[in-house]
Amino acid sequence: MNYSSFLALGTNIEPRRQHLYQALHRLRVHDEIVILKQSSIYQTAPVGYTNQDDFLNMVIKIKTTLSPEKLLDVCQSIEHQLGRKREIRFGPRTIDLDVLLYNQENKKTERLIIPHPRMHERAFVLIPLNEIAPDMPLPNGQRTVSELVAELPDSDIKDVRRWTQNDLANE
Ligand code: PH2
Ligand code: MG
Ligand code: MG
Repeated sequence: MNYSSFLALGTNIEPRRQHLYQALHRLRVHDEIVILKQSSIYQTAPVGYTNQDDFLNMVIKIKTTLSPEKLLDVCQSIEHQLGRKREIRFGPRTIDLDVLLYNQENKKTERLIIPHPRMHERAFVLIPLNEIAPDMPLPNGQRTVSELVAELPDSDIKDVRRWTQNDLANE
């Protein structure tokens, strides 16, 4: 398993926690993917298209032998298996699996841009990522994850809060 990558998971259609766990399970049983680290789950206010329910988001670190394109294929096939329908851009989804980073590379093809082009400004990505890789520099710009988090506006930070056992009991 020579390559390391970070993936972002997001869902805002119930049962949200189950969608996350099913996606994690499918990644875990894949022959060419090992999950190395996983963040907590966060409850986050919707960004971009705001007229939709809150998301659960998390970030994981994996190692893999898959190329970035093959990894994207796996992510899209899991999205499809979990009933993802592509309707509104940035709109509600059962599961969204985004390739954030791949082996500290910069890469741009028709299907894939790495690092993920909006990750640097998204609190719902940076805050979970900061939990598992605070000192990692991002390939373009070389600023670390914790530096980027420090630059987030307070209004964005307050929209991202750690999902707790209490939330679980109230589901
Ligand atoms: N994903 C989007 C658009 N907006 N907002 C939150 N809070 N979490 C997401 O995962 C998310 C979003 C497009 O992928
Ligand atoms: Mg996506
Ligand atoms: Mg996304």
